[in-house]
Amino acid sequence: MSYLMKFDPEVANAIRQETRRQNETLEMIASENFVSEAVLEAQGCVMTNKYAEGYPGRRYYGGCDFVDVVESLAIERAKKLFGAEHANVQPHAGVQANMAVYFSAIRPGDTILGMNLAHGGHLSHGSSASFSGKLYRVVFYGVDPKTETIDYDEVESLAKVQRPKLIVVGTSAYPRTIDYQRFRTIADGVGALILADIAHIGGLVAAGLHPSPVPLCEFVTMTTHKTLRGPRGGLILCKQPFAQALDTSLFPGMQGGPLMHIIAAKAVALKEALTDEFKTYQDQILKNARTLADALMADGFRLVSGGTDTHLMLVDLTAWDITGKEAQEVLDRTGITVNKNTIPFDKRGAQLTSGIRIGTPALTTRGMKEPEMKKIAGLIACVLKNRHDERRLEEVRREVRSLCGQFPLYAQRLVKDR
Ligand code: DSN
Repeated sequence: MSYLMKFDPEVANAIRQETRRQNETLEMIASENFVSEAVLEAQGCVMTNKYAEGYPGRRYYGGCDFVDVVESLAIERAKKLFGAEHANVQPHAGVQANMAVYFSAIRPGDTILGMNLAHGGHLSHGSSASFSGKLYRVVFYGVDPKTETIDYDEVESLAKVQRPKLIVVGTSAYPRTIDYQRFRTIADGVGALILADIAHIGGLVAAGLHPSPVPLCEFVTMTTHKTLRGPRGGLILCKQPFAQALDTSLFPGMQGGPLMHIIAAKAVALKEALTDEFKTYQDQILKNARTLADALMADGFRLVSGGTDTHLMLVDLTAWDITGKEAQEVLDRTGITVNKNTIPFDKRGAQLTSGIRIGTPALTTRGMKEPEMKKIAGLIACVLKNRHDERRLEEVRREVRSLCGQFPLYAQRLVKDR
């Protein structure tokens, strides 16, 4: 960072401190991860300078030969990785990916059937706080109160009565496997299209460790920075008959110049995701999540739906006399980073919440395995049990630092910037 340090030490120092924070804390936010040095290098490259409205071979600017190379590579790699007919790698984020699908597939006022945000869905699946809830008529499905898993019978009866044009299948806080075949049968029964948003589970699907919606759904969207472990951004896959309308709805419909440096980094991450090492990594994410879930339950925590099939779990804190907000804050003080999260049928609002969401993708990238997960479950329990005991909290803080020290992250950057 020598240029930055010279010109703008305030920004350089904040970046240095953030590098240190990432290195010295346990990152357990289920939607976060650590990209490789190769991805970081591509993101910081000169392709940020290039305007390239349009698509490879069909641009509105000269000088696009080399950005065409990276975008074509990203498209081909995405298609290969997911077995898709068409890929668009330009969405700036997951919400834009979903927006491009809505704008190409349905009209304002049409009915969407999406998963309730309070049961683990996502804002862009029809929440009234999002454009998706303002432009479309939205009906929500949720989880069964007993099993806390998606109530497919409810989805079916809602679909029959409400006749949605589009069924949105996707979650941001749901720990269980999704039955895409059941959704396909329901959609076919009412002539609806399906958008599967696999933002959270993209890496697991790519590795064949979660059933793939790609053969079954017209549209599949994802972010590239969660389990997929790429740069921040979005990605859309679709069936060929929808490809042209989809591309046009993204550009010129709703985005301008694509972020070519990010697309270069997406290409690199997709190449990484095609390797055997990536499959092993995804498998370890799942092993770690199961171990952590079992250890937390052994420590007396209740997990929503009784466990996890994926990279994340939702811890119900109702019996612990602590809100999700308080738990997030006290864990943060000891260097364990999680997020407060509502649980299904939560009596507290989204600001306080009765739960926390915990995920294993980032710690697995650092190389942590089952023994570390067991240890971390114990640390989480210790913090929540002793939240008013500053001495115990300081002990945990020291243990967290020592654990992080055994799994260094971006070590070269820390040495260079010292
Ligand atoms: N913010 C993302 C998450 O944490 O799951 C969803 O967009």
